[in-house]
Amino acid sequence: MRIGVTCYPTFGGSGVVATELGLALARGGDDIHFISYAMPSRLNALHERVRFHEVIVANYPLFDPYPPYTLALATKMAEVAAYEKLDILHVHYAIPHAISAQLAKQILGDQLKFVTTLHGTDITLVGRDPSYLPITKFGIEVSDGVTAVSHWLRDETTKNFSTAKEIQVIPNFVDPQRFQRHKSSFCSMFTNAGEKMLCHVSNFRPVKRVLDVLEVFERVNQRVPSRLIMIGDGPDRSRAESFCREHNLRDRVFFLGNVPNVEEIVGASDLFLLPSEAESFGMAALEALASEVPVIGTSSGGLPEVVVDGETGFLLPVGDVIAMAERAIEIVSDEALRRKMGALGRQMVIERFDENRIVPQYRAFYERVIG
Ligand code: GMT
Repeated sequence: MRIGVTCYPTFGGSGVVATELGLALARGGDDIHFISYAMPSRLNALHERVRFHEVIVANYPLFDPYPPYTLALATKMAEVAAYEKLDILHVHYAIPHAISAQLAKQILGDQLKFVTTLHGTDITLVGRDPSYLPITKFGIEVSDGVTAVSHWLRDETTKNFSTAKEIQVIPNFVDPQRFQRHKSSFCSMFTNAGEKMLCHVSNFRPVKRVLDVLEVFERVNQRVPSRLIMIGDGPDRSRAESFCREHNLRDRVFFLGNVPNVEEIVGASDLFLLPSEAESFGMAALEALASEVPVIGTSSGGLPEVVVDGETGFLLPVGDVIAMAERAIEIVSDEALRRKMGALGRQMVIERFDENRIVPQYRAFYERVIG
């Protein structure tokens, strides 16, 4: 199959899922054409069946300050679809990608089919904003097929957009060979003997509640000497760093930024913290579970579809940092419990979210859409 893929190329869950899916399909024999304004950050492995097409937004004084990316993307999609004879286009994150795909389809005389995958904030934040709601709903309804990464996100979409559009749930996936327990040197780099290593990975947006991560850690560290590794970057990083300065945690909390070898650090951790307001899925939690690392998260959004409360981690109400810290202490002070939860987490990931189980679901979905 010849498949066009559009996603946001920067660090972020939807771009990661789009890239890993494209690479997995290419390994299976499909031709993949990524179409975006920059090379997806996870596209670090060259493959003979993968091509990248850069969208260049020509500027013109009248366009200032808003060059029309959506239109340039639609033009590039139509061009690639025609000349590479695409069978289907798959766009990740509804806005503006579904709209560009619809325009490309119209440019080509309705011959191109496109699938839209809803990832989270395209529905829960951006899509609900009154300035984007009607166009998001339109993008969903004109798509030839729509998938959502969790049942929760599917239900939120149906409810918030009052749409009867059929939405197939295809969960996110992970490669368990890449994410597994690591006996890495990272532990000894950041912790002293006997200390525990906690970890958080995100884009540091308000929805991630990174200050809750620090408040939980502070309480854990008072009882069990620990260190915290913060991976990623984003708007709330400065606030988080000043919290650490004010609370004398600078030698206990390490902000690493966007590192490429996430799996080595996550896989060497004792506990993963994800106290988000609402995750549609929680890709970072999935990667932790695959690495035999229990997760402390929130009982909101789609996270309960990923973390089994009491078995592979604990899920607490949003903002309840005291309860989160108590559960975290329970895990890091009981190595047998940590190992048991970790092993169960990995087993569950392999049974339900292994790349080899999920990627064929997307392929079958494309075939159904192409009809
Ligand atoms: O909003 C973000 O944090 C980024 C966003 C994205 O689209 O890059 O992440 C969403 O998609 C991920 C991949 O499907 C999910 O694992 C995340 O849970 C989801 N984020 C939220 O719902 C907040």
